[in-house]
Amino acid sequence: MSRPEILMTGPYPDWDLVELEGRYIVHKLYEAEDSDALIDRHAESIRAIATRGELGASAALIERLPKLEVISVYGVGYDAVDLAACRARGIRVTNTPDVLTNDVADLGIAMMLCQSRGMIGAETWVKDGSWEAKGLYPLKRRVWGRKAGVLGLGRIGFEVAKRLRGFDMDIAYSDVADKPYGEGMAFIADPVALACHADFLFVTLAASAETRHIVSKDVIAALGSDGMLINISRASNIDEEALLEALENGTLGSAALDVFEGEPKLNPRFLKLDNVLVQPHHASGTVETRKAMGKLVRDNLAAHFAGAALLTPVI
Ligand code: 8YV
Repeated sequence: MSRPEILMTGPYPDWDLVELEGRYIVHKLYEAEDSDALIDRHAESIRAIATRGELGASAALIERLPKLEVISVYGVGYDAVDLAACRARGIRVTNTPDVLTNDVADLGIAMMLCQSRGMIGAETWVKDGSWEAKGLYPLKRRVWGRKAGVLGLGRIGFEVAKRLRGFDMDIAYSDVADKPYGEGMAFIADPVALACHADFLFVTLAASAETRHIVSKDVIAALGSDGMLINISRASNIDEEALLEALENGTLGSAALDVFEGEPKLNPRFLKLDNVLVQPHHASGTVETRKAMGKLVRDNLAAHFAGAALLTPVI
């Protein structure tokens, strides 16, 4: 039997590519000089898309693939996949939840510590000779014992909160409803009130049209000149223009961000700021987790083509 044909929207590590190419005829959109021509050439035979969280699959792409049956997302977030277009055609969608939760939470905590203790500047202080020439590094702010807010107590938010407990922090969270597993944390429904409570506000909710700019100008103002915003979710959850303004004029203390509008080409205003820690969307970027994510993508595709139940279906 001929191998099913799949379209890859972005690169995966070699260890995944080798496996995928062993099972499928793989068309690499990201390598095509003329992506439209590639799609036109194979539109009638592509049955699956293997995509990445930030790339997803647009309604326009889905429409051009009449034989498309399944979209497998390498990532937990499927906000960039047009689910309405998939539902209308009965196209299945899978993602990679759970396997990345702990690594994403770890990076969120690392970003808080790194930024609050000024570790990037401290390294420069040593390497550029400032320590020897100027003396002691300026004092930074403590993390332990302070107040944290977790916006979105899903799998990742829960793991962030679990880690924050180790720092004896006073933790509150916000979500659509009070969570039974939110024990020991205050439930504060309103994001502005949550930001008022918090010194460190973690954004850990799944992005959707409803959560767009949930971290609004008012939330940022409530976090205040001593507060830190940490985003390990999606850029769309934050009003980025309001964030930049607040960072520039100091009405927000600082930010630690793994995600950006238009990434990887971020707004150059971020690059001029001293009070922001920028990371290249790599919260799930460990060898162990990326191997597990790749396997889950492949297992979902294999299940689909074997007519078996999908392991981690979105729809
Ligand atoms: C990945 C992600 O970096 O899980 C997600 O939704 O955005 C990240 O884990 C990304 O999907 C890999 O391309």
